[in-house]
Amino acid sequence: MKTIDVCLSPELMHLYEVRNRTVVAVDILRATSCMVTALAHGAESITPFAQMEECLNMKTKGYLTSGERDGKKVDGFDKGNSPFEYMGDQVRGLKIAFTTTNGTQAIEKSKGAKEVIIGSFLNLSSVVKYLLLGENNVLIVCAGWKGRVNLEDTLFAGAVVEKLKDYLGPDCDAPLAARHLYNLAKDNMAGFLNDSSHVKRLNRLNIYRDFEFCLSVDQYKILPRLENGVLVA
Ligand code: 3SL
Repeated sequence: MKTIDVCLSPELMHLYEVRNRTVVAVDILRATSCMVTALAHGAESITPFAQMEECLNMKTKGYLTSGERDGKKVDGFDKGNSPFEYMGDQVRGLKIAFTTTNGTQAIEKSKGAKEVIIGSFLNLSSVVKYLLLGENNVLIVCAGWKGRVNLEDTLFAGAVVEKLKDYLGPDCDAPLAARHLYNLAKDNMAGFLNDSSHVKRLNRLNIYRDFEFCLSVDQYKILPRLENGVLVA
């Protein structure tokens, strides 16, 4: 039986051997939700960067630059980190350079994996189907917040573990914990997350609608994957 594990923070990545695994990088609020949205709306590619300067430099190469630190759009960047900035014709056919506080850091730390795909509630079923049919053991890497664990990424991990429980065995206790949490929360995820640290942070920035959208399941069918450091649908 294939296995599934959950890395609750990128700071714990050193504990996992990823060379032979499929890694699912996830930052529900909001980086990976934005990436899925942008690629679903026709963006040609997204190049993730850990460093802001490197990302901003891509402007000179014709890229749209997207950047956020502590939830706020960074000066000089074309776009911030709201999924609503990546809909309709706003990004169609464009190459995007993207840097965020946690999401792109988690992707950076996952680069040694056999393959890296991007997960969010917006493309949950596509992720589940792909992992089910794939040959590799799985590691879900939660972006968390500055090295700390967060609830929303853990809930997503739990949703995946729950849906694959008859096919992929847990590698340790983190997938079990995530699954139990998800089962507690699944009937009212927004309510369950109301007191969570990042929801409070987003509320202070007046972006509640991003939160609601990022929790909506299966808006899109795409599955972004990292190819030579670039995310494509
Ligand atoms: O940390 C990240 O990658 C962001 O998604 C955080 S925020 O939602 O833009 O604050």
